[in-house]
Amino acid sequence: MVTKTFTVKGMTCQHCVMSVTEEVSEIDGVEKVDVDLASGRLEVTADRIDDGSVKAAVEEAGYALAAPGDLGLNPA
Ligand SMILES: [Cu+2]
Repeated sequence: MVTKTFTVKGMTCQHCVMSVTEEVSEIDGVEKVDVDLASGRLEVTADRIDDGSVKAAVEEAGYALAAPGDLGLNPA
């Protein structure tokens, strides 16, 4: 089992958190999904994690993943 952390951009309320959690939970092999609204942190625990599947699920929910190194904050 591995845990990987992503950053989701665009979430504004608990409903956003629910949507992302639901979509990511539907990915094959995913055991646990933890989303933190304030930081946009998305923690996925699964047998194996395919970044592309997580990205697609987040986009399906209507949000976007921050690029690596991008903390999800608005550009200065
Ligand atoms: Cu919302």
